[in-house]
Amino acid sequence: AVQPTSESDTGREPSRTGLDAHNVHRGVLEHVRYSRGKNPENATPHDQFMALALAVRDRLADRWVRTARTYYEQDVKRAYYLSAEYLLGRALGNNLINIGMYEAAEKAMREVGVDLGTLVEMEPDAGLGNGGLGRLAACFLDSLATLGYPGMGYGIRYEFGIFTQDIIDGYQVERADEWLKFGNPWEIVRPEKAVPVRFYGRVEHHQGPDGKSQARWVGAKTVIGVPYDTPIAGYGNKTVNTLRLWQARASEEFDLKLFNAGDYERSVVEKNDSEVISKVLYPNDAFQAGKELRLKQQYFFVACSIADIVRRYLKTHSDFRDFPKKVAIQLNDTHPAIAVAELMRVLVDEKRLPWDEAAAITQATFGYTNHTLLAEAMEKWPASLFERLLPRHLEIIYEINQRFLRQVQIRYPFDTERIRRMSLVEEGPEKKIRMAHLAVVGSHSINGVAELHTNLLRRDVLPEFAEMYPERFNNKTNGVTPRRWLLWSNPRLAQLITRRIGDGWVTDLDKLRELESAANDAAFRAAFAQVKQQNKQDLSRYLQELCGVDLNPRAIFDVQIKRLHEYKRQLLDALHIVSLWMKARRDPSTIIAPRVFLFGAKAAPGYVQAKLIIRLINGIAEVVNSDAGTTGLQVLFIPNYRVSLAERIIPAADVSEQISTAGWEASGTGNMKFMLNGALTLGTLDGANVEIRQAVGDDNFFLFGLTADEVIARKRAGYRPRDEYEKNQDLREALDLIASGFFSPEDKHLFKPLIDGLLEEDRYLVLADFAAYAARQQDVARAYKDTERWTRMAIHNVAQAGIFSSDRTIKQYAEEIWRVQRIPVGP
Ligand code: B1H
Repeated sequence: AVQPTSESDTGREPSRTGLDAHNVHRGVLEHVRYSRGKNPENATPHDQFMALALAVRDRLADRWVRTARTYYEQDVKRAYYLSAEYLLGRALGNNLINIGMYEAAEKAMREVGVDLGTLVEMEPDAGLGNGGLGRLAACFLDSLATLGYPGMGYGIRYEFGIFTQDIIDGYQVERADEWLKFGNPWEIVRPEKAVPVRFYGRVEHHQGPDGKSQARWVGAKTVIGVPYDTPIAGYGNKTVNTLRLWQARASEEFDLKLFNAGDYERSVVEKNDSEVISKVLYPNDAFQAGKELRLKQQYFFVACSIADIVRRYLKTHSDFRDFPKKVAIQLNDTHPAIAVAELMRVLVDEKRLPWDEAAAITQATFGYTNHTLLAEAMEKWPASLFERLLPRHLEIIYEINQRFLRQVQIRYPFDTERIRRMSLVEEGPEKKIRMAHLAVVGSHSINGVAELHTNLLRRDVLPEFAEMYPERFNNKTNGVTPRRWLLWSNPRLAQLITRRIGDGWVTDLDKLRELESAANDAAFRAAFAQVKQQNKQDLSRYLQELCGVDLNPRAIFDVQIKRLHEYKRQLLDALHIVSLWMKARRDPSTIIAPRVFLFGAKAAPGYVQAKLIIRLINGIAEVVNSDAGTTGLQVLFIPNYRVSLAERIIPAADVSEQISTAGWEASGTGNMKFMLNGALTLGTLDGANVEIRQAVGDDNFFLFGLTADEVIARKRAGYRPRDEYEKNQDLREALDLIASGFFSPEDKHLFKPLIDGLLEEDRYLVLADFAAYAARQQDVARAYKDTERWTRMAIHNVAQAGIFSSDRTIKQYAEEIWRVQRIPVGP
């Protein structure tokens, strides 16, 4: 056996990987030479980036090993987060900050004449997610490590993440995201931990040696899952947790069989078939595409992860009845819900546990987080597809369903309608498996992601489950990590805050409350306003280079950045801009304050209406910007919105647009990032906006629009959008101008589908909320004119942002769902 010789075994941080500038400098030079194979004078900026990243990874390595060993030796209960998405963004800056070597790295690079900021910019975003759901997973990893929880993320190593967005003639054009093209310095591949995963085949039932019936899944095709590990460093401690992402590889075994049969071509083609599984992230946010490959992705990473978790458990245990004492698994939406059937399969078929025991273990192990109420996002898979792809899992799901429905029947005799509604199987022309029902029945905890969302989940989406299992339902309001979303992205504000109240807020965000008194200090207010002004200037300079526009940094920066979806109502924002502009053209004095409207959004490539909205915003921008000189209005659609762009935009925002139709946005997390950076929210009573308003009070929040209940009532009463059009002249003018082809001279009817959609159905009540929105926008402009008051409001928002730290969220998951303990990693 290899003897442990690393210095970490002595309990000291090894001197080779010291965190001082001198040591980092040497580490970088070594990597330039020995990892990049170059003389320093020939190193490109990319070589320098890779060398620095590798030097940072070296400095994580000992802590990483020690963290794993600590968890193993203390045999702690671990929390496993199963997620199809991780929207990590860049890692270099975040890692430098979290392990406390940012200044050393800056100095080390300066000594070789390199600007650290330039290197940071070389790193491609890890965009393995669509939006909020994936970014939440990334914030959770940061909080788990920072709080010292034994937590691990499992997911898919997509070769292509969320697409790159170009804007060409105002239209979104997608390009493949080649984030791995130049190599990924953070990950370590572990082929020795590869896992075989089966698909297709059929099930045979035999009499087992124990006399009991035994299911055998035969004739399956095998794909190999290869794990790639990424270190997740905690802030200000020695914890380094793991994100384990699975890549699909063709199985040798399978290839050879064909190859020996002389069918080389087919063996290569089928190799391709299995390796496409981890090829690309499905780019739909809150929409189920229902593609076979997607179900394959889901089962692929779930099967690998469950096998890995069971393998780790069996290193130190043999009795599965203790499994839930050592393992908690959280399902990030229903994308990994097949894990319920997979753990049952492993326990019953492979480990030969009695069904009831396996079921009890499974339920005690899983928790399920729901992230959306949108009907079109609810995952339902055709039973026929399941039968072909995962025949044994379909049998298991039917068995779970039968036993579950029996319980329903006992509790509600003769209520056949209820049984039909609660069944895991939706009957109809095509039988479908309801993944949310599977997740609910297989979990001991079901949570929503904001108070309102959880209540609507209980009341409208899963009422009968909430009635039957009230104790399983709970709320965990989302949060964001203050390390990335303040300390890293907004260094000026972070410094100002630290000078005032110390740096304890970084790991205890409630401390921001101490800023409350600073709002009364004129000098602090001036400094705070100056930080915002400088951030706006920075962003303006950046956008000048990126887009060639000259924004007025003295204007109100009014920002809507999020996925493009009709329910998020970018159209409401756009209609209001048109209306403002028309009035300003007639009479410039109607403009209370100059304003820059910034948008950033990717539309799912197949979402036609959403793409047309992007085209409309660009059409409006072209017109409005042409006479910005007289109106003071500017509009910019920033291309390729992503995590690293959000880090630049949010610190510069004055107004945070959170204007979804009430009842539709489960939580939102961008809303929290803006608040934390001193922007004021203009929003509806939707998702976590409700809690933001509660935290800051009505005077510090620009509220408008129908409530979730009013939205339902309005529709029930027979909503007629055309009536809104008839009775509101501003609205009519704006719609008419768009309909006239004014913003699309090359095709006068281009936006007809948008106009018709609004006038004929207006599913998201854009017209119903228009007047209230426009009025509130006037209030925003007037409030902004009173700089002192505005700054007070902004400081107050920052001061109350503490509860929206993902540290708070993670503590609640750990204490109330997972029952895991914090384990310090020393020394
Ligand atoms: C959210 C999704 C989502 N909810 C399906 N649902 C996907 C659904 O690829 N798919 O199939 C991808 C994503 N994403 C978001 O989750 C909510 O809309 C936000 O309101 C919420 O803040 C976020 C995190 O909880």
